[in-house]
Amino acid sequence: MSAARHLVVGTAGHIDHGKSTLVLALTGQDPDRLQEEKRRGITIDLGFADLTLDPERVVSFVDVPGHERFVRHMVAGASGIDAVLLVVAADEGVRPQTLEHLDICSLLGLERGIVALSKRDLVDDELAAVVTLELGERLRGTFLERAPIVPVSSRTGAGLPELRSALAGLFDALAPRPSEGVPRLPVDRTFVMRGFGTVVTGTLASGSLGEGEEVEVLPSRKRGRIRGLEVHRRRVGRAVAGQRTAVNLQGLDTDDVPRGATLSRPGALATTRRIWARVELLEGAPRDLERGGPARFHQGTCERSARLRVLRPDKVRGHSAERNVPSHLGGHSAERDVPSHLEVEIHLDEDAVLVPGDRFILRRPAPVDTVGGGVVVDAHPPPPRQASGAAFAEEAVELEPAILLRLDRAGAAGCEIADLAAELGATREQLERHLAQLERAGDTLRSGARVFAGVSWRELARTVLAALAAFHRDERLSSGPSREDLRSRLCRTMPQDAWRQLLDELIAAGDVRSAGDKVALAGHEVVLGEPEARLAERVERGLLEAGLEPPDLDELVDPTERDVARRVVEVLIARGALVRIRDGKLFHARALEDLMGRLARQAASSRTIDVAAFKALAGVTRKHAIPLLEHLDERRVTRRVGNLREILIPAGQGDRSGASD
Ligand SMILES: Nc1nc2c(ncn2[C@@H]2O[C@H](COP(=O)(O)OP(=O)(O)OP(=O)(O)O)[C@@H](O)[C@H]2O)c(=O)[nH]1
Ligand SMILES: [Mg+2]
Repeated sequence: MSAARHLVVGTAGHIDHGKSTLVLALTGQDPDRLQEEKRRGITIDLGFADLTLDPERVVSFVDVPGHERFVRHMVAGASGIDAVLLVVAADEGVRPQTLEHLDICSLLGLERGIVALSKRDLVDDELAAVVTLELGERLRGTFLERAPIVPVSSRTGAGLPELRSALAGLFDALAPRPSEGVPRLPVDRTFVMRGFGTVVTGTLASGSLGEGEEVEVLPSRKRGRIRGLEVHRRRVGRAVAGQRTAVNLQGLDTDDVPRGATLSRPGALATTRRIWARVELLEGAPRDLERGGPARFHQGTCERSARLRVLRPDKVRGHSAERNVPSHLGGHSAERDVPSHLEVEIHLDEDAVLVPGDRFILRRPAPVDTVGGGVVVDAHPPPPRQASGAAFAEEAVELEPAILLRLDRAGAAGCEIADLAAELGATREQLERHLAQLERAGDTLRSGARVFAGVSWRELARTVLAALAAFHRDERLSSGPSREDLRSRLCRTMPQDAWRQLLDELIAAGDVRSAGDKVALAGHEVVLGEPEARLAERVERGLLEAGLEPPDLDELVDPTERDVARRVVEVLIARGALVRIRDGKLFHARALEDLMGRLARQAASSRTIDVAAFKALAGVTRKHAIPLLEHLDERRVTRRVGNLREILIPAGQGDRSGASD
């Protein structure tokens, strides 16, 4: 793998202005490879060539067609480039596609470029000066305002050395793309190479791809493997962001990876059909666009039908002139087109791979024309019903605010870390790094594979305490709600694990107490009122006296007291005074303890007992004996062995407290 830095430079400019000839003159490689291109003498589809300036610097050219009918190919080609080489013929000057291509480059957020005044051999000095002046005028206020204008002739070779050094200058002006990140290769060409099979090419937009790695094609989610990689006809083990890359794929047909598809790592990126974006409409864009009129959406090499819906109607065109136009949106000259900035929701007809910060172009199906472009702010916005209050946070293009925004929206449901990464176009490592930092600051909180906004978590903790207090107030005789009841009342969307963690935190902090599946405020005690206490006493006494053949509760209390009695019984069970066995029968705890005492004494002579002996020992009928034995089995006082019971408690002991249920 060469250590050289690669810079992708795209040509741009009107038809016949000499783009392809210039690329050929610079590189010796003809970017027009199609028969039809050669026959008609025009470029139809993207062409590629490379120029090694020196061992450290390689320029990858993407040559685009100038014909107005092929602007969509130009957009696909311009999407992955680092800088533009705008070619303007000296004998014709600025023409419509010179401007349209310039607009597209601006809208794509390009910041650097070179202007070649081509066919210099065809004009005299005077005309060249006039055209140069006009050109300078047109470039004012655009990102090419300060770009060098280099007169060249592909025919005589004049100006080519100057152009080469201008290209070299771009390397100093542009920072290398970070090779960290999710691998993302927007496919611009697919073909079959004999003996190799499917090959796709593209400019690796982020991350890296390595030989032997598994890949996923989006949006189809088909999978395959990388058999081999080439960067400028040289085989490499790994291709990194910014390189023109050819990938030989195993397990995928050419139909599986058409132009517009994205190659990535399995599961690393999410797809979407609805996004929030900041859009800039060019002067002359049809007004119905803002009201949902159809448009073509171009991002990377992918193209979709789209409809726009303005999210904030107060920010429609006309207001933008006095507003500050952010430099990243091009900053067009005021005379030529007053850009209009809109916050919009865009609906696509098919899934696309989009992440915050992605630039796109909007074109009009008929008559075909570039009408605007923009930047993706949120590729997975909240559903329309919930969207009204959700912030259109422009800073969420950056990873950290984007994480916080999504967590904030998710509230008690939190977000799966893998989903968060895929939707934000970040690697797991990048995300983890940010999360670690956010967690330290208390901004986020993790529970298993999910993360929550610290604010939502703390808010929920407060809500739990308030809900418990309210519960105790309303249900005076209850020891507390069950964990699950509380969850379904307060935060149905919160996963079980996280809920358990939240309650555990509250218990650890000493705010909440739990017994069985019930929770209560730590200081909470059920206090029986005067009449309730008397009723409790009566029930307890009745059951104690009845021993192991207790009556039903209803027999112990008046019909008018039944409701209160039921709740009082729960309090007594919680206090350990009463025990309810599986068939619903209530016993006084002491009656059961007494029975266990008898069993322990019995164990001294024999460790087993049959039902008949047990009936005699307990002094109960068979009807009562069986549920009692089952209860004792459950509490591991006895164990069933065939028709017998083995007594598990130590002989002679009988006071194993049975009151803790
Ligand atoms: N005299 C002269 N002719 C040139 C020069 N550069 C290109 N040409 C001619 O101009 C015509 C168009 O050149 P291309 O390079 O195909 O133009 P293009 O911009 O690539 O055209 P499209 O890709 O179709 O937009 C060809 O006939 C070239 O031979 C030059 O420097 N001097
Ligand atoms: Mg051409």
